[in-house]
Amino acid sequence: MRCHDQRLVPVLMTLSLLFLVVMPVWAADPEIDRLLRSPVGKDWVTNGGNLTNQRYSTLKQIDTSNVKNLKGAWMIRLKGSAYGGKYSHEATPLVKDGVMYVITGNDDAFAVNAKTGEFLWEYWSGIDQKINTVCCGWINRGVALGEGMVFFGQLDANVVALDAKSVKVVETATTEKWENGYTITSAPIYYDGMIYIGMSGGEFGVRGRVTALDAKSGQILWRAYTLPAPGEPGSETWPPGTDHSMRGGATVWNTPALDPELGLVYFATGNCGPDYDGASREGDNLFCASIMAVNAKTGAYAWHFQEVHHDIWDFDAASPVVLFDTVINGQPRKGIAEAGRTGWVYLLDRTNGKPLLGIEERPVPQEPRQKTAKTQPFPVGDAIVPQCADVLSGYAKAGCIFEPFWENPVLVQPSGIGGTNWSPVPYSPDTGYFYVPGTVRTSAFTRYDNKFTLGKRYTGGGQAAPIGSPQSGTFTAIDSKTNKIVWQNKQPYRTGQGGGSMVTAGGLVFRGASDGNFLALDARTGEELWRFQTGFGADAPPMTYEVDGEQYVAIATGGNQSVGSAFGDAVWVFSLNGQLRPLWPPPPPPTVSGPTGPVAEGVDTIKIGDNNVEYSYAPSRIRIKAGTTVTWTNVGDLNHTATAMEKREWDTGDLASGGAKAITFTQPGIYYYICTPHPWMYGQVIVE
Ligand SMILES: [Cu+2]
Repeated sequence: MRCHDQRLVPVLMTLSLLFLVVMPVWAADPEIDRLLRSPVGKDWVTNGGNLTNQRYSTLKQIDTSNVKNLKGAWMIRLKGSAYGGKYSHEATPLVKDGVMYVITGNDDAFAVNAKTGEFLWEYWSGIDQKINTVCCGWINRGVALGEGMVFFGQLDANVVALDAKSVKVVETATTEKWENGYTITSAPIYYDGMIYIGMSGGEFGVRGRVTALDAKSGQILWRAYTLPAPGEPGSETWPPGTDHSMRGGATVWNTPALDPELGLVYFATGNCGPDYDGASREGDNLFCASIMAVNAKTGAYAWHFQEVHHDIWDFDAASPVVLFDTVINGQPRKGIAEAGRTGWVYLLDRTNGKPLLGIEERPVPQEPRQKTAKTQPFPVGDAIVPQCADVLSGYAKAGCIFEPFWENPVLVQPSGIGGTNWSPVPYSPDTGYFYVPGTVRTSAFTRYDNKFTLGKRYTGGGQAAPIGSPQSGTFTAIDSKTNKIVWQNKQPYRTGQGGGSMVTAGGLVFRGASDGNFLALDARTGEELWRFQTGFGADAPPMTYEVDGEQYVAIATGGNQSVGSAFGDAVWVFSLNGQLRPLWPPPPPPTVSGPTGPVAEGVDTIKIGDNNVEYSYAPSRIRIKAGTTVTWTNVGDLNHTATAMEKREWDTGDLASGGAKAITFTQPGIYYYICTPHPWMYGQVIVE
């Protein structure tokens, strides 16, 4: 166990004569560090391509003229890993020196020959299937490479290092306890001997942070908390004399970026906790829903920009930050961008966190009981999704972005499941455009009382899309010089929560879709140039690489449970010399909210999480006679509920795996319900 800085001492002593020669290139892994600092070419060695998270590759063998000839070069199934409705595949494969590294939602990792798809090694995590503090699907967003190791976080909050050649576990670092609500879903970055990784768990009353570890020893070097302890800078934005901030969320769901010249690590933070209840946390609540910069060596605060003050809408900044260089009014500027769930892209100067183009504080509607912030930031430019909800019958109020609510449901668009969620935003230096995925979805928000208990959900309310309300998506090119829409493709399915993308010097944007299609678009115009049916929900971000002079494009297609796309365990790789043809289309995800499937007549027992579909009621719709007692039994792995929508007139309460609860329906009517922790699970009881 040694700390990063101490490592320099023996090196400097023994190599003192060589100091001036060695020092500028001395690093634990100079080759990886060089690749991380360079434009992406043959290899793709970190989740976002390189330290900028631009997901831009200089490869251009495949271009707008020949992409129509692209076919499958190889496809493999990851041996049933994470195959099922509990999991989502959100990881970008990495490739170095002809070897591909890919990880699944069960934290199982695989190395395969990137040219042939032949398995080289496999790591089965054996992770506890009863971990019940995962908020939104079993996910691992990717691995990092360095010093001959493969690094990743697990849902049990451990960080694991494998030997890249032999799969041997080199080290396991315990960063927290999942029992206390802490999990890891984000991909780490490696740079200069250190691992940087964000912690998830914003729905469980945790204190968000990015942790830096020594890559060789696994020793924790620092934790950069995203919430101030009482008395620390930022604590003045929480109620004085309380410790609310210590369980206020602001978790980090995605991969940081790093600027080696400025010596800063950048990341975005999630919602405030409790999510929907602002009553107990008067103030702006720093550093929830923010973009932050900290010193890469020490974790010391550098700057922040808060996208949403006093968040009560689950408006995480969940998509990875993107570093880019630009020229504004003739001046070269170092930029950073983040696409929020608000539907806006936030463009800042990454040296100081100040807006690049202007972000205006404007007055917003108020709800004194929620202690709403007086103003919110409105960026110059266009939003990528509509920002007002349509009026729907049965709802007293429909509002635009930042519309507050209390105990009666209020419709708001974008919702906390709208705009850009975890999906990354590629940036092309050729076009100067960001490619921004978006979800169009309205939620009915409600607030209720919620006491904090360690390791239990702590959200203080809920949001669910009204029964029958439409949901769709957008895929938008945003000009980095104006923050305005250049082109926009409407999508039939929600896009910001799946449908990852990347962009190349061949003038192509590659984009997965929840209906299983993998698409290539003209990066300048958005015109679709190619599509290929992969047979599984194509919701993970793609990447590209080169082996033996041939360019390949890869995407893992394993579906996404929160979008409702078809699950799977495949990795598809494409090239101009490929021979494989498309598969049959899988069932598409829903485009309307609510329970689906036939109405089961006279059935009074409902299984939750049955048949490998964790987030479901089976049957989801039943018809019974008044006076019937209905029993819900949880046969899945995770905790679920059956809770009357919005007003919670009836509720099974938390059902652990194996738990059951009976409820008697005496009055005729149509009763809709959801699972409180997973509000995209719907059920219906028709009582006659
Ligand atoms: Cu559930």
